[in-house]
Amino acid sequence: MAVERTLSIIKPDAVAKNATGAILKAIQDSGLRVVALKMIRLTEQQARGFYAVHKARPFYADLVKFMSSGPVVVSVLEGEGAIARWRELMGPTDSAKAPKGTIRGDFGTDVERNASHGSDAPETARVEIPYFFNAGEIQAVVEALP
Ligand code: 3AN
Repeated sequence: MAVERTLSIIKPDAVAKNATGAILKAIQDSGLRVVALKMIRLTEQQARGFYAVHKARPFYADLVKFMSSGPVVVSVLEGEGAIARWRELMGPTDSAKAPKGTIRGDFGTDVERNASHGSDAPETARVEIPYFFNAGEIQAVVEALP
């Protein structure tokens, strides 16, 4: 399987719950590598742009408001099949239906406040990663110290 990169967002609800460390630990325990990481607060304009694909949906305005309501932790995850692996670890979109042991099941509340985001395909990751990170902010993985 190919080595992929995917964008992860720990959403404002999970950051507010002080769950950032627990979620990053789950990511690392799964074998995915964090190759870029920062905490930011999205402006409404940034949130609107990020979710532009959903702009015709009835939940768009609320989603933009929620995503810009507090800090988020954005990261780039790398590994074989990283896109599908991160989505599996997150669980289904609706936290109310997500099993315990998934990020959304353990740390989210409902379909909007669902703790985390992950790119859904390689084409999406190719757009979402540079939305937050320039090339110099993504680190090459060091497998072992010399
Ligand atoms: P996923 O993030 O699992 O790929 P999408 O792409 O269907 O899910 O939705 C993007 C984001 O929009 C979700 N993470 C969620 O926060 C929000 N969302 C999706 N459906 C709803 C809904 N019915 N009501 C409120 N927010 C929603």
